Amino acid sequence: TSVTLLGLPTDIGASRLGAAMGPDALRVAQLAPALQKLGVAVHDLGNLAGPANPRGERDAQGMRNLSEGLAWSRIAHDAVWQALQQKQLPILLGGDHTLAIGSISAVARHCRASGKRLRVLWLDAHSDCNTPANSPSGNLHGMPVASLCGLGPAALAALSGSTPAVPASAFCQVGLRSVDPSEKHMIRELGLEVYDMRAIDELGMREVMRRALAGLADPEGTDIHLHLSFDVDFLDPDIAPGTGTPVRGGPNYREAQLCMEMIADTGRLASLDIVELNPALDLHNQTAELVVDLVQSLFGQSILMRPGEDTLIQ
Ligand code: DIR
Ligand code: MN
Ligand code: MN
Ligand code: MN
Repeated sequence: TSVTLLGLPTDIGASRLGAAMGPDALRVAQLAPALQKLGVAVHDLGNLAGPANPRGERDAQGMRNLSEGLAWSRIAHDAVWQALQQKQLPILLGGDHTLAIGSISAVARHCRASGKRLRVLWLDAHSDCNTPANSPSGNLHGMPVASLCGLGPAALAALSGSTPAVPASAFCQVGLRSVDPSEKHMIRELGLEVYDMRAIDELGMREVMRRALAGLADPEGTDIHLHLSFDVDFLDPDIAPGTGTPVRGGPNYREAQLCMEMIADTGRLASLDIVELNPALDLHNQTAELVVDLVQSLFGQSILMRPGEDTLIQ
């Protein structure tokens, strides 16, 4: 595997400042060496430049910082598209979750061009399917799923070159525990596949992930491109306090590890967003260090040797 790290330092889509420092916190936590230890080749393109956060008010359509959100989404789109063209596995280091509009638009474009089927796994405390009209905050980081499904401003929805960028049926969301009333309707309307925290309580993380990843590891699944959009607030705030909108009652350390290990086992992970890490709210960079640990599991680190593994890594 060969990955490209893309730093996208922005917090234009969030209420709280600080997610713009996410890429550097992940570098401080040694993301690149952690991957290299596992035999992954790493190209770090550094932090890409984009507009500052004007901390704007809601516009007539109901959005804050739309023009900056669009600019950052384009930057994310272009960088992810280029990495995929070069047969790299792009890892977008956010930045807030608005950026997923750009990265997933590029992945959708790539899948169309290469005849692949797209599956988007969305790990998040939130559903992020608000539209400008019904969003309680006007924050773009609460709107990427709606946007990718063709709702909201055309400029954002059309980034992939085709609207909707992704059919709602391609998404699977895991870990939800803060869903706005408008989003509850939207989840039903779009028919989103969702495993909320109650599902994890009742079924366990293993069964939830078995369902979420169904078919991916099959021989008929070789044409599937799995994109993981990992919002750090998916994790329980007790283990991951460094994020802008923490919600109690999330997956614990073992559940998060199992989740990553099961994704790794499919062998289909082809692109990744790591978003909403806010080092200004963290304690000694522990959230970034936890994320690096989890990313190692995502790229094959396991407690014992894996089936078919013949040389010991690390
Ligand atoms: C809320 C919060 N649903 C909103 N969303 C967050 O503002 O739309 N997403 N925090 O990550
Ligand atoms: Mn979230
Ligand atoms: Mn999110
Ligand atoms: Mn480790």
